[in-house]
Amino acid sequence: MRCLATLTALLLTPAALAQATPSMEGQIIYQVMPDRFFDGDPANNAGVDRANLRAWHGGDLAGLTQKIPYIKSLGATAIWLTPVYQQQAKSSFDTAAYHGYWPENFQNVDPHFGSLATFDTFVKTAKDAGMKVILDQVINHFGYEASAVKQHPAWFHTQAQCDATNDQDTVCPLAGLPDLNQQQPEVKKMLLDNANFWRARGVDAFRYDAIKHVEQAFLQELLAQDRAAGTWTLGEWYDADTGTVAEWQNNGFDSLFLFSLQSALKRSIMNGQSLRGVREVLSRSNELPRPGEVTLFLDNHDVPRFAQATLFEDEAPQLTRYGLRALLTLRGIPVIWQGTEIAMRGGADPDNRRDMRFDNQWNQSEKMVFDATRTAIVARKASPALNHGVQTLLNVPDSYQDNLLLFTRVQDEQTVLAAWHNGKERRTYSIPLNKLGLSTRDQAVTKSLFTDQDAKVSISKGYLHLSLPAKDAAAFPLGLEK
Ligand SMILES: [Ca+2]
Ligand SMILES: [Ca+2]
Repeated sequence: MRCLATLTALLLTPAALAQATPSMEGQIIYQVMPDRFFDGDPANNAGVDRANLRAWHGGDLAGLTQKIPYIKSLGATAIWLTPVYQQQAKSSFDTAAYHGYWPENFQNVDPHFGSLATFDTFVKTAKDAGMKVILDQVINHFGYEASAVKQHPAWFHTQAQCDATNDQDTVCPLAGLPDLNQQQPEVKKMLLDNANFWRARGVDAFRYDAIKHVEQAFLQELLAQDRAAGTWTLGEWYDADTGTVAEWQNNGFDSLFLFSLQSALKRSIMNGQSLRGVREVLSRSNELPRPGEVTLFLDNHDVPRFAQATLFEDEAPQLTRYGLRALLTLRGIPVIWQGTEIAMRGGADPDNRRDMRFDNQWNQSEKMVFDATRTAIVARKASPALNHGVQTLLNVPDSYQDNLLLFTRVQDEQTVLAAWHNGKERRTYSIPLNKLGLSTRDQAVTKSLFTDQDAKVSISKGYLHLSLPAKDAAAFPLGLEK
């Protein structure tokens, strides 16, 4: 009885409840692919060929550790690194396992990246710098050439099972990769143990790869274990829309990547289409059980670079700056993929994984995008409304909706108005407050919280007046005057 009473007390204390629902709201995540980030140790560069995008490039955990001050200078508060497990030694399809998604051993570090000791040093250095660490976990497959495929054939789904199933997404191989059968007791135990192994090394959160292809019953068990340990979980369901994210937040993930918003942002901001596509995605936010935990991004290592589609070299920096400022006005957790903060170019995989360039290599445009991103992050962190506030779309008149998106972020007594302007020219808008569904007191001309842009708002006689630069997103404090 006493044990039961103690257990009940533990479960119900506020601390235990907080532990039960880990949160990353308010964080800014920086995504790193270690092989393509920074080479801190040339001694581990076996097989490195930087001229070949399908080969190892020499980046490692020592290099990532050295560059933590750079990531911190951008304003990011958490680092997600793509897998650093020991990889299959051979290449497949003329591609080396530099990306980390072809594991050989889930409980060791690939020698190209360093060792378990270098991993521990990285985690400790990140934590000492006040940053959280998000580790990429592969739970669906081994590498094509992993020794487990021959040593433990019973661990994997067979072609006959794939042929017979109604559930091809989870039972059949993803891109031909040896597909783990998570109902096999040894496999299940190994994967649950892996989470505990890396958790014990101090990581704060897991990004789970390819969850669309993993059996639901196993996922539930894995998530229950993470939840009990207070580990935040982020699922990668490629192409997830709001409905899928909502479903999986209800099923136990803290977060998923909102791919539908990423593609809308790319179409509207980078490709110059209407902002209605973004509005459509944001209008579904009320379906999400935990809208503040959803992970938002402009690009990542699996999609072409955000700046890929620009026809002219000079458009990429400006439109990427617009995209990053827009991202930093939204409710959710922004992720910045290495290089996006300097408008790095690149098409589909592997061209989207070019080597990171650092400040001593930047041209003026790259420095401009970095500075604007840093300034916007400073503003977001300083504003509880931008960081945590409830997000409400405003009813912009239909004739403006291609080029103007307005929403508020409200936290306690603070309101911030986000204004995205998609037009090619600077423009002034005057819109009746009652049409927008906004009620706020008069306000003298007020500048954007993003201090390095020329964007202004004022409110008088029932009208909202906006002065907005071409192709840009701004954030204004509202209700400032008594
Ligand atoms: Ca190296
Ligand atoms: Ca599978």
